[in-house]
Amino acid sequence: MIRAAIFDLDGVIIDTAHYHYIAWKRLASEFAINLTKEHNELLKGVSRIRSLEIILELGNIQLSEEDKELYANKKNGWFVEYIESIRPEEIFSGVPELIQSMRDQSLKVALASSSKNAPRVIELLKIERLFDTMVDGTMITHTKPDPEIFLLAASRLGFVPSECVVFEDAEAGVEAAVAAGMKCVGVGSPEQLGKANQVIARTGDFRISQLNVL
Ligand code: B16
Ligand code: MG
Repeated sequence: MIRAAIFDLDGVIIDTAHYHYIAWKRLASEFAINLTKEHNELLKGVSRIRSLEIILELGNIQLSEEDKELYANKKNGWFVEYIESIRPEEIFSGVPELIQSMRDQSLKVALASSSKNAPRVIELLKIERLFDTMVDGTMITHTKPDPEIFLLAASRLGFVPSECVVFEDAEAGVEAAVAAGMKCVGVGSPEQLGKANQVIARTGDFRISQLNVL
């Protein structure tokens, strides 16, 4: 019996991946690396430092841990600037309605985002009231595909993993949900998210009647 829903942020509620992409592309150009949208897929759901490492691997570039920290901070400065323009209209269509319908049926709802900037994004979208709890990148040691973030969200809601369903758009996130022992709805393409129990094209396509047949 599903009693709680856990939502990823980037790619499930809003396309912040676009803002991550333009900030990483700007940084990559400093290393003469042409970061493409295909490369950007590899960065979804993984931590800031891991994202930088993936980009550096593309250019066969080695940096000290100190320099990695410096460049990751530089990218984050741009990202933080870019997201200030986020407006509530950017939230994916049908998402507030889906979450509200879950709440109306007494399900508890959590946000679980690897992003350390998730609280600011949620504030800009003006949707704090939709979540019973929020877990972000500042609260965890291991990022997806490690299950830590989803297990923390479930324990904060007071449910065991088998009572939770995760909505995820990244392969690393689907793997994390499966490793946590939770049901998973993938948002995106079945080729990429094949390990999920069900894959839908857009979060707003999900119908609450599908919850207990996952
Ligand atoms: P930050 P999610 C993730 O958010 C993004 O998908 C990923 O691309 C990003 O590197 C990560 O957050 C960390 O973000 O640099 O803002 O802390 O999909 O877990 O909501
Ligand atoms: Mg995501």
